[in-house]
Amino acid sequence: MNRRQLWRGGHLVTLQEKQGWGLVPDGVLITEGDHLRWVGPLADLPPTLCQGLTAEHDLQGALVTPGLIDAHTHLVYGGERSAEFELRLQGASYEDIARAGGGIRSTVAATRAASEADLQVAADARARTLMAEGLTTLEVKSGYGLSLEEEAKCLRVARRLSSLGLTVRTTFLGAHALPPEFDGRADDYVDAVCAWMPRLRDEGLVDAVDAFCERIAFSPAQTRRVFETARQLGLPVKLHAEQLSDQGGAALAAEFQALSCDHLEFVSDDGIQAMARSGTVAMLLPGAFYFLRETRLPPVAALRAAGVPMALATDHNPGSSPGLSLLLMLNMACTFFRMTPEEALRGLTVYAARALGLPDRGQLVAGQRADFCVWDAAHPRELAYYFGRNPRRATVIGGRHAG
Ligand code: DI6
Ligand code: FE
Repeated sequence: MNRRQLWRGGHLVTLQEKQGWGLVPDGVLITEGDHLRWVGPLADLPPTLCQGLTAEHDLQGALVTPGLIDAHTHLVYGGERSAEFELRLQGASYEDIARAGGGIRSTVAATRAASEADLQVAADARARTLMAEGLTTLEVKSGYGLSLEEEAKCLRVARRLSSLGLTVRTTFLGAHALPPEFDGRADDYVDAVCAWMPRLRDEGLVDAVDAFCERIAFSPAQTRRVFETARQLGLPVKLHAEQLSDQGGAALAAEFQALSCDHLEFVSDDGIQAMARSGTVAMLLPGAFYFLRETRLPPVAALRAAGVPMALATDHNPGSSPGLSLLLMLNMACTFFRMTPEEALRGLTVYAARALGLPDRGQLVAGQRADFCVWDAAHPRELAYYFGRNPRRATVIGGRHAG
């Protein structure tokens, strides 16, 4: 049976138009099963929709936004890297540490040494922390296993996070770093990554394919080979592009109609224009910018002027962004990147959904999924204004209370 529920008395933030909050002060949501059947002001509610209700909820004037979407995380890994944090505070750079065999490689060793069950416990706890601030959809990348078996292990752990009630999308990031057994043989490793891809896809573990295109990772030519294999398999791509240097990764990704290009501190004007033409989302990651103490800002004004949609995410990972707060990302996107509070919230909803290829969520409009958050706030800009304060009252995922 399709449960039809009425949620009244909400101050709705629909984000339904291209611009503006889309506020509906005395708003009603009608959910049917896991979808929104009707959204609008109480005064316009068609009486026929109130027939056959299975439940009614009074939101008591609370703010209601679309559920938050973290569309870029590396949530499944073993160990932690606080010692590396100390080294960086003493002056070592992220790239120095990576070149000396630390960095991602140390997390690969810890992840390989961890059992699937232990990785699950740690990943579940991280996902629950994100859910405490309104997470309803989560993307998780592999990239700390770097062998067929170990990547599959991490992707299975990620997929099982859906048992928490979330929608989970998994991204194969085999081309994250060169594992030690392939030292000096990066092209051979890229061959291996391409060979694993059909297996992982056939096991239902891959929704998209990502790569780290960087001086300390994979070249544009190697990235292109990964993307060509993904295209043959019908898998969408995304890219860690222009985080530490301009490699032309954004233009390459746009050529493959990438869902998103992520980081982008060093993206060129040509890269921005290519993204605009291909409809690729710019995924900005203030947590990594902050934690690596970067000084080069992503070119938000140029992205805005070119009409490139901007999304935000935590980039949660143990090396460059160990944060687990979506609300802090809203705040930092405004303070560091000069995004408006409205752009920032769109970045965690509408455009985060687009970066995952999920057109059925991110706004409060009829037909979309009934994923929404209820907040103790009078205006949505407050979500970006406070930091270290969590005003979430409730989350509804697919029409069901999720805490
Ligand atoms: N860019 C990042 O910021 C993370 N991965 C990537 O490709 C960092 C991953 C790590 O340091 O463990
Ligand atoms: Fe990342």
